[in-house]
Amino acid sequence: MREEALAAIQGAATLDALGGVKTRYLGKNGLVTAQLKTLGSLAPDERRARGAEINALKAELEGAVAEREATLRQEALNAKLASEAIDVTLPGVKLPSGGLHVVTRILYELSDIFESMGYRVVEGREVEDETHNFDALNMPSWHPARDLQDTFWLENGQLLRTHTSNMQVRYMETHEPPLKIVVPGRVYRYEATDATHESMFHQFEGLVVGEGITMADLKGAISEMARAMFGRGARVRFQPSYYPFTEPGADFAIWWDQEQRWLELGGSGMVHPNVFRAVDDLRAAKGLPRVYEGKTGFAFGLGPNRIAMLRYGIPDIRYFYGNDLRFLTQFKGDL
Ligand code: FA5
Repeated sequence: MREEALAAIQGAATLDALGGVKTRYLGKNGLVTAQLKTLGSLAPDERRARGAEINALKAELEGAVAEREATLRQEALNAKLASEAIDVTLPGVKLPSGGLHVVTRILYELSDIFESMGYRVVEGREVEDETHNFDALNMPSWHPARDLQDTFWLENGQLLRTHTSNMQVRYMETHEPPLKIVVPGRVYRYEATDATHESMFHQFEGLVVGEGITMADLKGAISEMARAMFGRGARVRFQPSYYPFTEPGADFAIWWDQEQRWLELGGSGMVHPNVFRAVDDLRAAKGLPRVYEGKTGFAFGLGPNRIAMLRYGIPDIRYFYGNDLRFLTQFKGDL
């Protein structure tokens, strides 16, 4: 039995198998234990000799099992270490990462340009009331110009702002001149979409108010922006236009050298005196002093989506918010 048991212990290939062998020989009903149970029927002398013999066998087998168990545990550990070893020479796995949206990049770029000219960047609400989006901008409800910007109305009588010009009113209502601000933000219009029109798009507004501000300051600011954005050779063109909140008003375009054509970018003009008056009224209602009457200023609003479309040759404005990764990842760049 001894040889057979030792061979079984050595031959156990796993800890499970070894456990089985151990039970078979040394367990409560095992073969060695059964031998011990036979001792009672022997004469005392014989019993002592036989008992010592069986106990020695038991101890030997227990030792062999413990040794085999240690070996098997070591082997299992070695296998585990080998399988978990890290090969630092393998090529890494590239993790997908996000990036800034192409329109966000343009807004950052524009903001940087104007900040370097001393402008403050402010953002404002997209849910607005009629007073700030229209009335105070010289667009009373009967004014036909209100139809120029079709509006998304909310159930509570408020609206989604149709332009960032609402922030002209909001900022002046709580700040005194002189001031220089730009406002990047989203605007909404209830209109059919096509390749150049979206119902949600971005605008970048500018407002400068002080003493003796003129149209020349407006042209200077837009020209500086154009040069910073499109290179030293960029040229700007102004054409008379109508906005209820400016007098005079002008649309401006930038010469797109690469494409050899003018790019209509946005509207601008000198702030209409009625706007200053309306702002002073709003201030007075808040108990604030009337400080805008007699001041001068200019404002502009341009479309960053158009800058991106022309700069990158994007043929359709609806790509911006189509959430197609094939489009978006082209402009990922570094964060
Ligand atoms: C305005 O919204 C005026 N608030 C701009 C302004 C500000 C004028 C301050 C004077 C003083 P307009 O509706 O033209 O103006 O829009 C300005 C620019 O927004 C356009 O030149 C165009 O680039 C962009 N834009 C207008 N409608 C859409 C549209 N549906 N989709 C994408 N871009 C648009």
